[in-house]
Amino acid sequence: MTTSSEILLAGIKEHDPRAIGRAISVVENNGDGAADILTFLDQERISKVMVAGITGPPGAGKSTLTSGLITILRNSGKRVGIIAVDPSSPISGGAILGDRIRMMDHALDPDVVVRSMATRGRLGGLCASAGATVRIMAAAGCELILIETVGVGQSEMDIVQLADITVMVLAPGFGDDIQAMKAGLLEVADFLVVNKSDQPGASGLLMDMEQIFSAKEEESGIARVLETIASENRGLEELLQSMENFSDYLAATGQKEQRRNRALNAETIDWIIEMLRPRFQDAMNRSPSQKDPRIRAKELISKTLRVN
Ligand SMILES: Nc1nc2c(ncn2[C@@H]2O[C@H](COP(=O)(O)OP(=O)(O)O)[C@@H](O)[C@H]2O)c(=O)[nH]1
Ligand SMILES: [Mg+2]
Repeated sequence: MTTSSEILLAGIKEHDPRAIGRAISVVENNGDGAADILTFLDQERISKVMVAGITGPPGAGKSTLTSGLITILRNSGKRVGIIAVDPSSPISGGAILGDRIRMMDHALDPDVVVRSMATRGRLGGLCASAGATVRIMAAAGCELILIETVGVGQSEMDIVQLADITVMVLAPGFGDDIQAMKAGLLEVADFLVVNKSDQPGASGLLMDMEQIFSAKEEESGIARVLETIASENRGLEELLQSMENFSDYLAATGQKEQRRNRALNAETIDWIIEMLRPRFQDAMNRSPSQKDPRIRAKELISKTLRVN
């Protein structure tokens, strides 16, 4: 192992913010020592961490809620990691500025590690790079890692796969967004948070969500539909407590391990594709073809990898 990787690994272990930031960058850029860092991270800390994805439509209050959760966690002396997934779309670019300003509350706190990443153009896809970032933060002693995403796209599903638990933040007045998400909601979310409970329409939304989620609540005995007013820090303690209870429940029933294994498999597949890409790109460049891509892919695989 190189001396610089050793220094970074030691820094991670001691929760040195500069070492953490540097290590994440080295891994993201696939720089010298990336493999050493990834190989020798503290696996015990990684297995204990709780990774929560915070999703939902833009404007529902995810950043406000995330910031409020950080405050509670810091007051109880816990270290926190935050990954903000930047939207690639310029349309929602404004949301990011607001997020940055909100996160400034915690900018000077060395026990809050903040990292933002773009959804496009990542080595190995979003899931892969975010996965490594999560593990470095965990190895650095972050006990809870929150991943905030924007919108409901493919990156959102990637994050859902990566996280141990998923919190969907909704708010009254997002009728169309919520209607569009309903089908997918049950599949992906562990918690539905009706934020902006101070606004008209909140109680109706809460009733709808409770109806959708009634079966899930019975399964674990933990309330999974919660009301919050993130801007007033109301309901956040209860949400965090429920998340912790649910995480314990997942661990006790073996589901946390199952979810982790599934996530690691998905990430591995991303990397397999990423690592094979140049070979296939070469093969395609060498023999241009108008063939149907599905047929061509099968032929290229059998020729390049010698399998059927
Ligand atoms: N009335 C009300 N406004 C809120 C609440 N939570 C957040 N907001 C406001 O809603 C807007 C969007 O919040 P933000 O956290 O940026 O949403 P995000 O796009 O989901 O991250 C901001 O102006 C917040 O101050 C709430 O509980 N009640
Ligand atoms: Mg936000």
